[in-house]
Amino acid sequence: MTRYSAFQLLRQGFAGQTGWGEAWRDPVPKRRYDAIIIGGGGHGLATAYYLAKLHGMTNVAVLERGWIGGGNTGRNTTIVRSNYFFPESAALYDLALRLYEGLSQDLNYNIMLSQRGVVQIAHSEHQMELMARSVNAMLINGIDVELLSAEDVHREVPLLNRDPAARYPMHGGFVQRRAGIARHDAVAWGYARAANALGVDIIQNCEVTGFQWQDGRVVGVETSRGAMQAGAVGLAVAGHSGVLAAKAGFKLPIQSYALQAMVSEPVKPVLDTVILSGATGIYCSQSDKGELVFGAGLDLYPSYAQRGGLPTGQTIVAALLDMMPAFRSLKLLRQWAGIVDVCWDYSPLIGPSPVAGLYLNCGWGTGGFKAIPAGGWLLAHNMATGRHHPISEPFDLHRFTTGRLIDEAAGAGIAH
Ligand code: FAD
Ligand code: PYC
Repeated sequence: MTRYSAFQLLRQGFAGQTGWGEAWRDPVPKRRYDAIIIGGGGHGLATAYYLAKLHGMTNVAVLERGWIGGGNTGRNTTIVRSNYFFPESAALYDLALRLYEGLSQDLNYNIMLSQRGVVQIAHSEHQMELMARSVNAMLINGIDVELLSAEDVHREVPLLNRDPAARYPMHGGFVQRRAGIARHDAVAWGYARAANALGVDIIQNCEVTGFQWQDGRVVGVETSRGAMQAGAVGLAVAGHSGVLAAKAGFKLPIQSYALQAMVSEPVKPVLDTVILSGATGIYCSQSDKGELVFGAGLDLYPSYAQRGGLPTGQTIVAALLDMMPAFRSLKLLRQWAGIVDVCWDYSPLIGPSPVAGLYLNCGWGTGGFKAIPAGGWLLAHNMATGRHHPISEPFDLHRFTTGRLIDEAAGAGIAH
C-alpha cells in the first residue's frame, strides 16, 4: 500500500495532483481462485479483506458487475448504531460498531466515523413505554443507551417541533451516544485498497451470470469476463441475492424493495446528532458539507427499479417537515434509491447456503451499512474455517426451518 510523507502530500498539492499511485489494481481475472466473493459492496470487500488479513487467504477475487461501492454501500445514509433488541443482534451489530471504531487505523484510511449519537424519538406515551422496555433489553445486552424525557430530547435536538398539537408530538426517546455516521464511500474504498494491498483481485465490470458445478457442489462462477474456478464462493449482492440464489437453484426468504433517501441544499451546522423516529420512519442527519440527509420507509411493493416512487417521497418530506418545521424553506438537492433485500424476520442471513461451496451474506435490508465490518469478518470466518463463528450461528438460514427467528422489524428503526 502506498504511504505518503507530509512532504510528498504537499508536493502533490502543488503539482496538480498528477502523481498519485493507484488505490487498487485493475487485474486481468485469473482462471482459479481459492475464494471468490460476488459483489463489490462493503460486505464483499470486507469479506475479502478479512480472508486475506485474518485467514491468510490471498488468492481471492471480488467480482463486481458495476463499480465498487456503486450499490447500496454508496447509496445509504451512513447511520451506524448497535441498539437492537435481541441479544443475538446486539452481539452482531456491536461487533460491527467496535470494528468501525478502529477501522480508520486498521485500514490506514479515514472513514470519517463521527460518533455524534443517534436519538430515537417516541411520539406517544404508549410508544414511550415500549421504548423503555427496549432500552432495558439493550442495557442488559450491554449496549450504551439512555432513556430521554421529552425535555431531554428537545435539549439534544433544539430544532424539533415543540408544538404539543403537532401531528407527531415529542414524548421522549432514547440515545445511543457511540452511534453516529461514517463516510460510506470511504468504507468501500478503504477496504478495497487494503484488500488489494494484501493481494486480493478486485475485478469491476464483471457480472456473475451463473455457477459451475461438480457433484452438486459449486466450484466456480460464469461471468461476463469468462469462467473462474473457486474453492469457495461468497454471495454478497444485497438487493440481487434472490436473483443469484435462483441461478444456484434455491429460494431465499427475502423480498427486494426500493429504499429512497434525499439531501437538501447545504446549510450551516444546525443538527449535531442523528434523529430517527420509529412512528414516521423519518431519520435525518447533517453531512459535513451541510446537506440534510434524510429518508424514511420503503416503497412498499417489491421492485428492482432503483429510483423510488413519488408518493413515498412526498410522505418522507411531509414527515420531516412536521418534525422539523424550520426545514420548510430548504430546497431539495437530490433524491435516489437502492434495492434492499429484506428477510422475513428483518435480520440478515450469514453462513452456508443450501448448496455446498456457496456461502451467504445477505438480507441486511435497510440496515446493513452499520454491519459491514461484522458481515465481512463473520463471512470470512465461515468461508475460511467451514464453521460458524458463535456470533453468526443464530443468523444461519436454518432459522427458517427451526423457527428461531430474530424479529428485528422494530430494531430496524425505519418503517417497513
Ligand atoms: P451493496 O453495496 O449493494 O453491494 C452489492 C454489490 O453486488 C453491488 O455493487 C452490485 O452491483 C453487485 N452485484 C449484484 N449482482 C451482481 C452480479 N450478478 N455479479 C457481480 N456483482 C453483482 N444501512 C445502515 O446501516 N444505515 C443506514 O443509514 C442505511 N441507509 C440506507 C439508505 C438507503 C437509501 C439505502 C438504499 C440503504 C440504506 N442502508 C443503510 C442499507 C445499506 O446500504 C445496505 O444494507 C448495505 O450497503 C449492503 O451492503 P452490501 O455490500 O451487502 O451491498
Ligand atoms: O439502519 O439505522 C438504520 C437506517 C437508517 C436509515 C436507513 N437505515
